[in-house]
Amino acid sequence: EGTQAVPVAQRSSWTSFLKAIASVSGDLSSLTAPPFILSPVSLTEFPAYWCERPELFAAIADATTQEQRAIAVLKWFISTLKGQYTSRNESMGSEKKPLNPALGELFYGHWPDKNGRGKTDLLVEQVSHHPPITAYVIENKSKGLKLVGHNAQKTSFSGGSIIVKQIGHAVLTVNLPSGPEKYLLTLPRLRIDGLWYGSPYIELSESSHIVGGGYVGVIEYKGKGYFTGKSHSFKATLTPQHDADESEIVVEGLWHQSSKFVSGGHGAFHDVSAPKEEVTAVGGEPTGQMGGMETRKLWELVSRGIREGDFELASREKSRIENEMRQRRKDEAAGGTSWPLKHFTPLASDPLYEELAYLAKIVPPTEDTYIFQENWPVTLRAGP
Ligand code: CLR
Repeated sequence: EGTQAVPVAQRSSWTSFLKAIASVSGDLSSLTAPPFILSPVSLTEFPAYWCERPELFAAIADATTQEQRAIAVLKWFISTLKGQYTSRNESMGSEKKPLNPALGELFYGHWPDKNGRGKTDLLVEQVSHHPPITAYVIENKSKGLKLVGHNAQKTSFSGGSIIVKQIGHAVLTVNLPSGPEKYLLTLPRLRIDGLWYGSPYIELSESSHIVGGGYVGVIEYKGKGYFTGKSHSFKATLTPQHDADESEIVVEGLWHQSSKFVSGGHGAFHDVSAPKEEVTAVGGEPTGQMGGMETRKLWELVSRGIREGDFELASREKSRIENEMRQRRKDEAAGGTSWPLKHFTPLASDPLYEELAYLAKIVPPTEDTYIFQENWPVTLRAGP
């Protein structure tokens, strides 16, 4: 009769959770959810989705013309969407509620060098707890590629679904012999459906942008029944900014499967049937160990509890961490200090965002940013 995905013993707590979602708007992260919907993974691990196909990221640097580069950036971007938005359904049966990171939580990792693609490093820091904001850097030094971004979410409830507006953006820098080329990436809107049945899943909507390197790119997202009548449809259009001789590039398809060129190219565009590569987590301490604020150390027992169905352990450990953090904030307030971020400095506006957002008429015209402090990976031990 509907809620079959919800364990019988958790049905009333699931309905209370849904009611709470419907009445709390803005930030769902602190709502208590029933055990069956908890994920053992912290949101600080999510930026790794940007690079689960490291060779596609590296390929951006190997492109030889602006047009080829714009296509390589789009191909990499589209290929990340399946992991970003459907992987919890594949690994855990439905979308789940991730662990809400602590202020200053850190996650380090890398994808090893293979077939000449170079090593790619990942660094993530939770730069705000209330509201939750996650900042990250993904860098392939040998290819001269660096992605720096941050993201936050504003949620609302509408027609039985959660609407998630993503706040934040990322800047991809490609170091060319002629100087750095920069691309601004914005993020799609999410709708979380299937809540009533206890099996949430994400559909993307509206649009996101990739602006830079002489192109303005718009990616439009549609669910069932628009361009192709299928879930997870998209249409991307890259419009050349200056050169009237260059043609528009249009791609259409399903972001979780494959897509093809409609114009500006021929045949297949992207295909995510090839296996992805999860990031290898590494310790960020000078000793190579994980420090107490590193995600997999901090949440170790909570994650184990959730994975092994020991929810008593999970909730006891979660409370312990939360109390510790609350105490830390109280001590800071009493001492007139604040938590020092390790890798980022907040800035109320981003001139590059403003310049590129203006080109594509992106709303809002300005956004906060987190400047990455270049003291990394000096503090990291070299991985394999
Ligand atoms: C985080 C940034 C990533 C893409 C991404 C994917 C899934 C999103 C997540 C972001 C933010 C938190 C999120 C999650 C899906 C569900 C979860 C919106 C945008 C919310 C907080 C949990 C809702 C609870 C129901 C699933 C019951 O690049």
